[in-house]
Amino acid sequence: MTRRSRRLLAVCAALVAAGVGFAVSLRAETGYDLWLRYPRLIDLDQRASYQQSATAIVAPQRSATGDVIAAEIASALRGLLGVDVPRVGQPRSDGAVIVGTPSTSPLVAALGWTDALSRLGDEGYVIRSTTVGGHAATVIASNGEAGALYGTFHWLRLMQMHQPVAHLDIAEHPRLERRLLNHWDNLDGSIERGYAGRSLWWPDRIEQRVRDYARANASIGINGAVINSVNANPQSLTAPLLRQAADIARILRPYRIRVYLAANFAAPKMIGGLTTDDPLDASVARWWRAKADEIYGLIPDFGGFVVKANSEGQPGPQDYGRTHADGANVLADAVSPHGGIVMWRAFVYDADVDPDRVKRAYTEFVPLDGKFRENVFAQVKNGPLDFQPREPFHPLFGAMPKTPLMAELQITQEYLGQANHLVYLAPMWKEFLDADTYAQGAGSQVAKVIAGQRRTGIAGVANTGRDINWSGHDFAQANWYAFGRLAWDPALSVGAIADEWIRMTWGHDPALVSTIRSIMLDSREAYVHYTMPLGLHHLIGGNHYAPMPENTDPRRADWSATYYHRADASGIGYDRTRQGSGAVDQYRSPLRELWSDPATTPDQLLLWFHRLPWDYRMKSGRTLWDELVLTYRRGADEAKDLETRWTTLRGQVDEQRYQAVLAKLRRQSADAAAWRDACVAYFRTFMAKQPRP
Ligand code: GCV
Repeated sequence: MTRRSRRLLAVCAALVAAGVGFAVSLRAETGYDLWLRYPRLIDLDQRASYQQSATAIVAPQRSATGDVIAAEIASALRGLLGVDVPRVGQPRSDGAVIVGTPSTSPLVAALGWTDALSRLGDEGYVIRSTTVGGHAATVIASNGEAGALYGTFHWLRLMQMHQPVAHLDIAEHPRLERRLLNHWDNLDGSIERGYAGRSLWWPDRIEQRVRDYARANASIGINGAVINSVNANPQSLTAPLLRQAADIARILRPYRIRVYLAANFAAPKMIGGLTTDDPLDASVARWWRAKADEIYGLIPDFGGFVVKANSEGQPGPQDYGRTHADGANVLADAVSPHGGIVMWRAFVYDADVDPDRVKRAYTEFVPLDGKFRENVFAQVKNGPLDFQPREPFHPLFGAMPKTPLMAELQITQEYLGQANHLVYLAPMWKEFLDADTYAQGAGSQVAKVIAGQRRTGIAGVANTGRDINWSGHDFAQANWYAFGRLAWDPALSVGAIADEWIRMTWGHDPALVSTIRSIMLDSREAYVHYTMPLGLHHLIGGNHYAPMPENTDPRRADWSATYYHRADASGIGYDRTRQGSGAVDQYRSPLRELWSDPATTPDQLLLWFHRLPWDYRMKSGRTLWDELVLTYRRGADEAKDLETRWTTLRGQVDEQRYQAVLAKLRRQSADAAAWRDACVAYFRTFMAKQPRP
């Protein structure tokens, strides 16, 4: 062996001994650690500099959240730096990280930051490099324990992102108060529209898993979880199940996550032995009040109820000739003395209300504005149909000024390839949040509307389950991450969120980051191209996955693909102009005018709002048919290209996750080709019969 190769070997051995190097960074990973992997830093200078800023942890004693904070910092530093940093009561040298609130930490109280901290609220925080007792220190301070926890994760994220931490002066606060995950988990452990294994907590739970779920949520600022499906089993409000809910709440509490429950409106009759569920009946009101008291006795920080009523077969106040407001208010009065809220879903589409499904919720809910109790949110999906890959924003946003609206997004990819397709959803959510409602004139974006209400919140239908990687697809984790980050601050850019997630989840090499970023940022539009070109929507059957444009559901017209695309020899698309269903009139000017005219409707929503002949001349100069075919082809090509781009990363990410993602991308490109072929062949049968001049 030459001297040179001996030296090289010695260097490699030293690196491996220090826990550094390719062998370590590319160890097989299951995805369980999400974006909280804390891999050892390779750059020794950087490690040394972080070590100087993290010599000791001073976190609140006698506080469950303080313990969580101290444990997270210790495990992150063990991972990133390879050192065991002690938890101490007082900083005795430079470099302590001091975390707390004026009431949990005398050190924080002594800093005199109380006014600044109260302005940021209990969930806001400052992170400042300063001097405490004559020693250089980093202080993470908040008015509340939640803020201290969120500040801790922010500080750790800086190191995970390889940012400097020696001279910090950061102030942050969330823009929306309630940032919830809605779990559509059934009590038997199955999950409605869940693609990542069974429920994390029904019928039983692995405590460590639930704790790791809570850690992940806390790291992105999620502060509530509805733990059962909105298609609610009334049993979830019985004593044994409430005790289970209380046990879940016990695990989540240190992470500042409140438990909420979905309530079945017929519970008074179904489990309470009453003869009615009429919300205006005094015995029903009494039952809900007693039930709320019982719940708060078990879960003092219980958040409240979400209710799906008179929707898709669920019971509701209309069964008694009462309104949605009557229904919401009886529950609202029950939780109000305890500070609870009710999220009353506006996902209603009773066929008697209007022939066009997308008009029904607006038609029913707008007249109820001002009739709900103060502690009621109307929970409204981002679009007026049902979580399609692209929809115009729901016209209820900006149309109910007296009622707080909680935006509902879907993280689980029910209509977006489930856990098989890589689709980064942040661009879709951002499109929604940035959409101008014109409610108060130009500049009334959805994000501004929801953040400007007297109560604010956003909910995401969770994509978590017991699969080892939590979300089924390694990239579906990014959607969980992005939901939390956008809920915290809807102004964050989708690229910046992607960069954070990629660097914490996959690695820092610039080529790796830019390849994965490009895959993520292109993925949603690719998916739209191969499943809903030019605004066509709902071309599926019951599994909401595979193409089924011919689907005519005998149970309901509006569960059919044919109801939406309306293709025949004369053309394709749903006419929602004033000559058609008039759905455009649920939007304000200038949107209603712009979307009434195909020439001023964006191509992306063309067939959502218009029914047009096959030879309609598009802005591109092509006929509608040619544009449609081209878009399907483009989508399928783009899906293939996502796979090709991923293959350039072989050897740059761990083989286990590389292969898992590759297998999914292969399936995705095959599925995309199937979408293209099935839809083009189906629509061609009509186009070929179009009347020729
Ligand atoms: C929970 C869609 C889904 C249903 C879901 C419903 C809802 O229709 O397919 O599974 O039910 O939305 O949001 O209530």
